[in-house]
Amino acid sequence: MNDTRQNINWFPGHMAKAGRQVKEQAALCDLILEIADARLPRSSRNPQLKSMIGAKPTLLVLNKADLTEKSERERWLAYFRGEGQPAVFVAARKKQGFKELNQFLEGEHARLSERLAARGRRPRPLRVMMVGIPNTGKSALLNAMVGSNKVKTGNKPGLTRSLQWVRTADHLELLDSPGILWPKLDDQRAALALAAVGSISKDACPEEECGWFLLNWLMEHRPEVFRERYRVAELPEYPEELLEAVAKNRGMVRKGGIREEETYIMLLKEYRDGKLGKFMLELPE
Ligand SMILES: Nc1nc2c(ncn2[C@@H]2O[C@H](COP(=O)(O)OP(=O)(O)OP(=O)(O)O)[C@@H](O)[C@H]2O)c(=O)[nH]1
Ligand SMILES: [Mg+2]
Repeated sequence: MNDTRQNINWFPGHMAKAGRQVKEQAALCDLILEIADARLPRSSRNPQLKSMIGAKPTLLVLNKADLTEKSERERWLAYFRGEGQPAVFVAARKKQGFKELNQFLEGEHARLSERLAARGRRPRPLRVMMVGIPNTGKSALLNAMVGSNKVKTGNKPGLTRSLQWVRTADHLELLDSPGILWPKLDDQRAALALAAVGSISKDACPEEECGWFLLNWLMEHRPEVFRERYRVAELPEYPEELLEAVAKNRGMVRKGGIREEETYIMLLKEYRDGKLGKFMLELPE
């Protein structure tokens, strides 16, 4: 991924604008829900978030937990406890992990009510902003928390384009916001992993690049996937041969070779849909 592409596509104008709006709105909120991808608990967090939201209380919400394994989630929870960072794993689609999430919100609302009462003021709803990088499920989580489809969601990074307040029945006001990356993605490995989970668009990182990353990652960490899903009897020595075997299993061949791009697109889609199994792409150090 070269510099030109980074400048053109990682960080389009609307993200810079959204960043400024998030900063403005953060001042009016009581709590920030930082929505990250459960498969990338480190790399899917925006390092610039702190400078946008200041010292607001933040709950790290690792969404899409349905694509991960319990033992790996527990390792990360222990890690975040050690860091003093409140964190929960949820699956917005299945409403998993909502008990812990709601407990946290209720606690924050009770604290707010006490603060207001101490100043002789009437209680009001807790104002909560959902922030995070693209495609982590901010809008889906908002809808699941509200219990109806108030905001648009979709399998494409950069879907939400403006900030939108939604009020729930139980003392909450939720603010959806557009996914925001940061201008310089220096860590090449993290950038490719973000593209693999679908947080960076294919214009910024083509499928051949993040598909190649995913193929190599799987070969090293989850080689059994190729036997189980693509009937590759014996793992070849080189990833090029492995790609060929996968393509052949799916009939993605043409005269004189394989249909490479199509094979990568298929591999990425099956991975993103959880068909290759439940696993994270990174663990705590
Ligand atoms: N497997 C799984 N997929 C989910 C979950 N929550 C959301 N998704 C999917 O993730 C994709 C992105 O969801 P959105 O809610 O649009 O994500 P977003 O963070 O609002 O994205 P932007 O608005 O582009 O920043 C959609 O295809 C959702 O169906 C979940 O808990 N598990
Ligand atoms: Mg959205």
